[in-house]
Amino acid sequence: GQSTVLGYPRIGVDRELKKAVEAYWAGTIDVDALESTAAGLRAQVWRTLHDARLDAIPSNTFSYYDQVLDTAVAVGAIPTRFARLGLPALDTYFAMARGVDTEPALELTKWFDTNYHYLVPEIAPDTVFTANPAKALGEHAEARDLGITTRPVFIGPATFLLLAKGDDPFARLDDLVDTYAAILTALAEAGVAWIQLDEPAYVADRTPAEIDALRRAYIRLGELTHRPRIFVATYFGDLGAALPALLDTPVEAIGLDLVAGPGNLDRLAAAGPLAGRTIVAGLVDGRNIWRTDLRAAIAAGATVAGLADHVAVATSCSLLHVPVDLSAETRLDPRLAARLAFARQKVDEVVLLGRALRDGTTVLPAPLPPTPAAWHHDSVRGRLAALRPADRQRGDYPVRAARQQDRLRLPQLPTTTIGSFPQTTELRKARAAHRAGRLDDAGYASRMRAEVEHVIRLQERWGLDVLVHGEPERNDMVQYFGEQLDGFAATEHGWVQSYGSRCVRPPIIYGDVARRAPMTVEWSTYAQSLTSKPVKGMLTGPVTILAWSFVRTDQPVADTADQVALALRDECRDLESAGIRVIQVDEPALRETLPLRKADQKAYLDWAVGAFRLATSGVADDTQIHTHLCYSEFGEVITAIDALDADVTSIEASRSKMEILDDLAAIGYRRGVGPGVWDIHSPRVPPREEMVEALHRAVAAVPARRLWVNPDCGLKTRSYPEVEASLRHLVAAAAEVRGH
Ligand code: THG
Ligand code: ZN
Repeated sequence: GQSTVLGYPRIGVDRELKKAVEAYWAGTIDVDALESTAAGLRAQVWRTLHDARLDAIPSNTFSYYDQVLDTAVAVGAIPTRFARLGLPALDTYFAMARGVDTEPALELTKWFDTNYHYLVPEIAPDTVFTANPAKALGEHAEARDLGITTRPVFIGPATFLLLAKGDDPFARLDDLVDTYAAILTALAEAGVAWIQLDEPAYVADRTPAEIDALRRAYIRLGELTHRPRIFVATYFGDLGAALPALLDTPVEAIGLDLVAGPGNLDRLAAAGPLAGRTIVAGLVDGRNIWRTDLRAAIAAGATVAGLADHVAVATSCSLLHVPVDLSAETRLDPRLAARLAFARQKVDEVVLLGRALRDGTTVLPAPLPPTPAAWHHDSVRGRLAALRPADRQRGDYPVRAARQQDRLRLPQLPTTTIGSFPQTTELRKARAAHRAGRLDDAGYASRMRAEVEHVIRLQERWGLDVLVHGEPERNDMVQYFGEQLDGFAATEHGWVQSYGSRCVRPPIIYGDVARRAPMTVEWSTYAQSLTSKPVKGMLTGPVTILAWSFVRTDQPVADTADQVALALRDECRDLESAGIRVIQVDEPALRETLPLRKADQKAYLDWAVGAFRLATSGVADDTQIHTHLCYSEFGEVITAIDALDADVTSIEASRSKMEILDDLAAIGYRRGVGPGVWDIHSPRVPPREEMVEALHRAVAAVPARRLWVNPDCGLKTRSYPEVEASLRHLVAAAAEVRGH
């Protein structure tokens, strides 16, 4: 079989792209310098793939910000509000990505069930699609000049519209397909032999009409007389009924994710004749960092080969979702490193699998030895085995609520923040100096304690009711816990793009999870010692820790979640014993990892809710548990939010105008809720009257005695002037509505 990858990381092994793009935004480099860095990174990727002897190499997978935005530009879907700014092309592009003073950016949202975020195209009834293949043509020519033939990649037309917002964007499919036809023709004229169109939206539940539209779109593109051969890539799950629909079309190749969508094999077997068609078998996991079980992959590849004329081997999805190169890691336990494959190593696996399927004589590396005994914790496994339903159950809410109020004596409409305070340049510098050994442990701790004291004093001065310590000691809300738990490994260079220039470094869960020592108690108790007001303990929940880590695949993810939950349960108890009366356990990723197909959602929500409850139900009735949810629309998981049984839920709501409260009211939610009244993702300081109005709307949906007043999310990315002004408005707004 031939070998290929669906995409490759574009940030560079040392995040060179992030640095160049941010320097361009800051005005410290010009457009030529930015473009030359970008061209260097593209050349590096193509040479890497070429030297690895990958048969088919993608292009147009580079992006200055996001591949969905690139496709929007390629089809001319630039909203008028940006086009009329009259900026040069690249600055129009960045204006869409980041907004300008007068125009908010396109909305940013989760890319399927990953931690990548894309920009949501805005399609208006009067959007005129026009073919703009310049970027794809340019990259194809650049690679050709290096002697490398590539296959340009775009988001496919059906997925593009299904991801877009506007007044029924999908109704514009015929128009859009005409524009894709023009792009295909232009590419063919430039000598492009193959193109890849990504249609991952079809691994989610789709209506028969949407599937039929997919069929019609690819029949239309397939019937073009002058076009490249078409590879339709799907990933992140089972293609289901959309597979026979694609097989009804003349497209030459269809990609199936055989890692996240094992059901694809049965579908393929049931599909009937595949003559003349290439099936691109996604056998190497593009989303996790474990080495592939090559023997199992060859067996699956052979099954596909028995069904189709031509089989190609590929990654299950773009390698965008894994770090660039394992060989950059120097501090990993060699026994762990031996089990890992990052993007660069996965390319080698794909090449090897392609060869093995072609000639059958390839010598495979020896299978891995069993995992070291030291990675197993019998005590954790014993605790897991002994869990009973009562371990996930707190006392009755009304009783809890009364005891908590006796102890906390909070006013009506209590005010609080979500946890983090601004991460100032000085804080970042102190953390970097500590990491580099230029600031010793004692110096670092005293710097952080000074920051905690500062943040407590500010909150007292501004009149907040439940305080936070501000989290100056934390880098990332998952990385921080990963560094302190057994069973987790941190990487040095394992950056993965999250959105635009922003990256995260997910920890790797490789063994049984156990807490070596309390993780947050010192910080929280220090903060509490400075004030008589309650200080919230701050933890990241088990579902989010898993969602933002690379997880083991040798045991059910539900078991790993429960192991993390047990560590957090112990942390909650220690916080409680140390006098912390309110503990917030954040689950911003609860919605993110919701399975794409309805049929799989209940099982996920069962273990996810179960793990959260395991983490939080070890405390007494009079300890108040909060949770915080953000980054998503939560309508779909509203009953799961109720089932978390947190005493108070703070939730992103300011942009959706408090609609979430109606959703909660509709299902009979009766515990505390703090709908965000300040959109912290924007630098704008909301006036007091606006928050008062939001609170009046909230009080109409939720009795005042259950309502909390807080921002949408943590304040890490905001500046102090914005925070002071906004929090003063927030406290004043609560006081005003209380007085009514
Ligand atoms: N942590 C993790 N995943 C996340 C978030 C997070 N996914 C969803 C959301 N939050 C994504 N948002 C961000 C916001 C900021 C940054 C990354 C993801 C960010 N990263 C720094 C950068 O790229 O410069 C690097 C941070 C670091 O030094 O560790 O600013 O909060 N896991
Ligand atoms: Zn948040």
